[in-house]
Amino acid sequence: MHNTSTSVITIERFIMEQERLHPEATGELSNLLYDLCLAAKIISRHVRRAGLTDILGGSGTINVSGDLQQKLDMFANETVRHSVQHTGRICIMASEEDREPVPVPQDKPAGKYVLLYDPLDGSANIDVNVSIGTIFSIHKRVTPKHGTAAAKDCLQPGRKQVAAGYILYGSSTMLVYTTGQGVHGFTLDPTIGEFLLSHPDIRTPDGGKYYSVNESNWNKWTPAVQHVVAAFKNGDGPVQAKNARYIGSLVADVHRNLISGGIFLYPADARNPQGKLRLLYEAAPLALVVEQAGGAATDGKRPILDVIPGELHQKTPLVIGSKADVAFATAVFGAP
Ligand code: P6P
Repeated sequence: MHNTSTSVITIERFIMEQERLHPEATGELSNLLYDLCLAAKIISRHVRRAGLTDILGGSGTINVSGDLQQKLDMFANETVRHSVQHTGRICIMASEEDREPVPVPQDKPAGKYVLLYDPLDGSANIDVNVSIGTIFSIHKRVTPKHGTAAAKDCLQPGRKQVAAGYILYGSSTMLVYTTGQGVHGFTLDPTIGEFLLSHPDIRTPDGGKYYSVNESNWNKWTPAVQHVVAAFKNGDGPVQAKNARYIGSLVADVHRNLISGGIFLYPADARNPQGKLRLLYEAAPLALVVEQAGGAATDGKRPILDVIPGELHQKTPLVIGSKADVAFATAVFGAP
């Protein structure tokens, strides 16, 4: 999977070469992706040093999900915002950490793109040095060009995304993204401050060796969910028994299964009847990446990318990963 060619390709060069494939491209999307790369490098530098500076721990504030906001959450949120908000590439942005979307003010340059993001997912893991991630989703605006952008620009189905991806702050920092032309992974070389192409054209195995789910929720699940998880645990018919791997950090769990094959599930349960994870800036961008890599993602009934959002912080059940595993689970969930 690793880049075997001797040439070193930076993400900037890769994006430029991808842009050349589209003569109609204006470069705005490329520049927005560069802006996100810069934000990723800055966040990575702070994540790598979080134990050494006064940036760990709670900030004392609560986000819209009711989560205690960690200082690094807030830092990541502001870093992404400052990297893109007045560059003229976007017209509105929305974050897990902010109750409302933030349109670009009338006196600032506004572009044709919409950015939705989870600045630092898995933040409960920050203080214990477990992998965390940033997730981003990019749409084109749908409101008239010269007006102020609105929530309607954010509430689009995942199928409409023009780009999506994530940054994983793991044993190394990786940026994985798609613009609909396959999925490509870049590893940050901190000695030169560049993301280098390390995983060109990622393809996820059809059936995977891992299943990832929080089994402490067993008694809150429906019998169908219990049946599916038992099948992954013990094997059942076409499904081979799998190894359990659950980090509790969405980006890390989804990335491992993307590369090695497997399925991640966060189903609805008695405590989270709509599921726990967020549609617009968690499930939908990850679903685009995984589908582009040959996998699948559903809410247990239909493709995540086809779900029409009703509100910004809408939750959804999520079943994502290797195509055969997702098909098995979705068939059981959808069975009468
Ligand atoms: P649980 C982290 O808080 C997160 O939002 C995702 O990163 C992760 O997949 C999920 O919640 C873990 O939730 O209920 O298993 O702790």
